[in-house]
Amino acid sequence: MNDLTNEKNNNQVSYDESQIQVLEGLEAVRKRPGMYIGTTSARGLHHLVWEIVDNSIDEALADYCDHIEVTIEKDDWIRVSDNGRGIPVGLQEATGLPAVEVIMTVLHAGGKFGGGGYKVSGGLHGVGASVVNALSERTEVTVSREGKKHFIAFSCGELAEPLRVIGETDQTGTTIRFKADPDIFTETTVYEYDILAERLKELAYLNRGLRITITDERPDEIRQEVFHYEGGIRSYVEHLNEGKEPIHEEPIYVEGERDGISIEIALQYNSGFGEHLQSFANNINTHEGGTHESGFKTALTRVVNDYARKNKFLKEEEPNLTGDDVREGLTAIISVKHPDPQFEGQTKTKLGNSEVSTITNSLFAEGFQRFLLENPTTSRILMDKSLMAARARMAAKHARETTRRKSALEVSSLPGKLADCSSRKPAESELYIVEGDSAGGSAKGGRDRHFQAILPLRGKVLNVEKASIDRVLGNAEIRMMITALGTGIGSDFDLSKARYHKVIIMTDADVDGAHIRTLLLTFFFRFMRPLIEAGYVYIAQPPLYGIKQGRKEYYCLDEEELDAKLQELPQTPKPSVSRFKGLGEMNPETLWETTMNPENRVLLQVQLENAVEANEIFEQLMGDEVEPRRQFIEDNAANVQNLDA
Ligand code: 0RA
Repeated sequence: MNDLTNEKNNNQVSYDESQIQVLEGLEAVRKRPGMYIGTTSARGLHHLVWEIVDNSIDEALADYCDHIEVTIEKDDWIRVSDNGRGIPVGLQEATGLPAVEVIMTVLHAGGKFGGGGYKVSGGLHGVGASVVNALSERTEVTVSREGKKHFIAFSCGELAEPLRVIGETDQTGTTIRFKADPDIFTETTVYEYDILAERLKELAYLNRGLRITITDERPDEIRQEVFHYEGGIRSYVEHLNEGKEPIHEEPIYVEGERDGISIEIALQYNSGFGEHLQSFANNINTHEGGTHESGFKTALTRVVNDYARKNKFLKEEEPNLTGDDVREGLTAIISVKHPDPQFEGQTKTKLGNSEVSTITNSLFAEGFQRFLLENPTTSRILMDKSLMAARARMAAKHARETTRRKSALEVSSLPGKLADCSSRKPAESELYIVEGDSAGGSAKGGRDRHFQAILPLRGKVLNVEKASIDRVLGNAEIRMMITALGTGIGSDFDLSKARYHKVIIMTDADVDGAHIRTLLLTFFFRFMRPLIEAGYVYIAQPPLYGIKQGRKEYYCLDEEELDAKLQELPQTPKPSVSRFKGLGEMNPETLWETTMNPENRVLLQVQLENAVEANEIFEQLMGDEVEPRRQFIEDNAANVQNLDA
């Protein structure tokens, strides 16, 4: 009797516990959503989609799924369908509940079901479907499996309609529909097509053969794109080199597997001088690099040097080519899939697994060496490219040394055109980089000289994307910026030496201004990337229109704002509209009030956390093809938000 009671009690207790855990789990998510998805801003909202898509991708990685459909429905519901095995629906022994219910309601339950689970899984978004469920006002899951269609629904994470069979089917797969809870996502529950499309495209490139469809059902005219690349990351590299001039026909491709870790590398050189290396681990962009990147870089440098020596491209007395030399003009994608990836670094985007370095190094070296042996014509082109880079590097070093000697005599002089601020505290100091001397004049007249410095640039800024390093360093405007900022560039860059913690690009609100702004951003992106990463780079937004009505004056950023303001104002006295042709036309007081006064101004902070997008945009803008660049500048002349990830 005692035993029986005990047993009963035990069962009772453990059942209750698991129930309580479930409730506590998802309540915790609703109480502190930021802990689980980082933020409840637009970014957090989009994160919900990635949580769900990642599960389908995992199913594709395990080779059970080759098609994923993402749909933005009217009213911003999201629907994600895949043709994988379908989430298991059987009753789970421990809880007595259907597995799908547990997966949707228990934190971190995602991959632990179905015995062996997955070999490889996305690492960052691992919090799973239950978090999405918790943060959605309604979630519906349809599973096709074992001949039947099953349906279950939840409301704010809690079961609303228990699992039931709704029909028969000969297919398998999972469809998850959810509507983000506006009580949680108070900023917005509206999805941006481009954000979703961009990442889905990347995922399609990274998973060769996987077909991903995105459909936007919100507009009257439904929008749809299909991403499907039989070439995988080879196609990705070709895509990144669009608008550039590849110097050999096809991307070089190496793949291999060792100890359950698979590695894919595609690369193609172009005639430019930039280096575009992107690495991924389990489909996650490892912005901060890591062991896969270092293994690849070491192998690339070694193999090129070996080949160059053996084939007498390098003479005995000449020094080895450096890593930078062999990566000039390189576009490369590294993608590794690891059963247990360790993400490290400030933003958890650096692959830490030490064994990956050796494996990448030896697999890539082997494949690349074979390629060079089998393709002597391409090999010669690659050798010439690296040798040219080495020569330019030595010329640049020479140029730098001569300037250093000169500046040592001039006692670290700041550029003459810089109107510096009086403060010597970088944290409160701002540098305005403005276009042209007349705008510079207005800015100097209007500024608060205590903390605002002005550096006027003359004319067009050098397009660093198309210039060799010695030309970049020889350019007067660029040298002024480097000296004014005090940080140095490239591998010498030192953020702690920055003389200003706000670097504000202030250009005219027209197409030329947009172009100059892009050229400046390209320069920062290529040579002072940590400055952007630290959030020190901003874009000022001078108004394009002024309205005078009696004694009152209003300023509008763009035509849209102008129209809205004109609608709102009374008709008498008649408002008169003026269009500012440039910053130089604005009187200093107006420039201060609208664009420079911290109380009124709206600065856009440039963020490059999505370096892929930025790279693509820059490439599109700065590459050799004129048409996409013209188009982009027109599209975005008054809208740089696109550059902020
Ligand atoms: C757990 C186990 C199995 C599949 C899945 C989860 C699964 C989850 C999701 C989420 C979206 N799509 C999905 N597809 C599958 C394996 C079940 C089995 O062994 O058949």
